[in-house]
Amino acid sequence: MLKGLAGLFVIDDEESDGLGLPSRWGIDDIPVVLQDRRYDAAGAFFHSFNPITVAVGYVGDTMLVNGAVDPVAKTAKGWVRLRILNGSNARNYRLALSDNREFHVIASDGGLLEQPVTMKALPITAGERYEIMVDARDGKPFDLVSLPVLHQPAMRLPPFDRPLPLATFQPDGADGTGRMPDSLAKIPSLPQVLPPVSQGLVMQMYRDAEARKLMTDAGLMEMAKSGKTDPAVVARMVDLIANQPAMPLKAQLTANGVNGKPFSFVESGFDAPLNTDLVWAISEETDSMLHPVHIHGCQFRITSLDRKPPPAHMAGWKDVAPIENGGSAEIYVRFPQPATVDAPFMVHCHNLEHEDSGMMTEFSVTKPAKG
Ligand SMILES: [Cu+2]
Repeated sequence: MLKGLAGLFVIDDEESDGLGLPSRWGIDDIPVVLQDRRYDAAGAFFHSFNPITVAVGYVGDTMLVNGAVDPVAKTAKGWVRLRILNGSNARNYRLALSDNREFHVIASDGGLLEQPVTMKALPITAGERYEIMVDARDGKPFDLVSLPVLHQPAMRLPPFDRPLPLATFQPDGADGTGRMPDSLAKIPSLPQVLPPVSQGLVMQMYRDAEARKLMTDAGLMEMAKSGKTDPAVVARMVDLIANQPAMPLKAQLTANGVNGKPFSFVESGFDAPLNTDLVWAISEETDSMLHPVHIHGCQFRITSLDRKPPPAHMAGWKDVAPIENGGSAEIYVRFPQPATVDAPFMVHCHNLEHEDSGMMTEFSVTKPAKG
């Protein structure tokens, strides 16, 4: 992703086409791909797997939206639909609009929600997708803004220590034709009684203490607690991010893991039964870092997040379940496609530096034996 492009697959069907949602690409239906980047002295994208990176992930200092810095979109004057992908390596955002106006979440990773969910700030972690509707019938311009995130001190380094405008929208075109429906899609209700947990997925970090010590010594934890940006601390952190030597490959590939081991190209993982309703439990060990856990081969439903029902905008079809701050999630999932041991599915943290340093495991999906 760092060397190439990030893009969207846009999947429509009769159900979504029949709702009258804004659907004129680039006019009132706008893709928004969010990525943070850091440049090296030669102007190339900087990347290094050093002790800070394998712990907190990529920390950029420049925002790209659809590959551009501070882009402006001229849109219809009306309802505007933003199809948002967090295509960042590791960064999470809290998206808001510059004039603090409300917006309405209409879809998550795997499709439309049942009803629009009205929000003023939307957390989105790496790999997650949300569609939002903005009422721009008044024609007033607005910015999409990222508010500072909670719990992740390294992700609050400037310019992310204050509300940061990401892109500007100028709804001064012709009147929009899209509408905002009251109800969106039928989503099956969850069963009253869920099956017992059949698979646990524990995200693990084996070298986070080392990174925490470096960041504590640099003054980052104190700065995060105070809520005030200190240029001396920022300079020390930037030095750690940009100038710490890269780890040897073997150390990098074994810095993180799932269920007791880093990802292995030779050992196989576990098996899941085909076409069977399952509950999986996702948790983190001791690190309290953010892990947007992504599972291939399925769309699932989050049944609990930190032992509570998920917020409404996360109650639809998902393929990323974010946990952080010692939290956990349970998901209700069914795998409709088989996968062999030789061509397995993956489950991985969508913080790509976690994934690329071992936080990934593989699984096959096979027809259960009759019993
Ligand atoms: Cu992670």
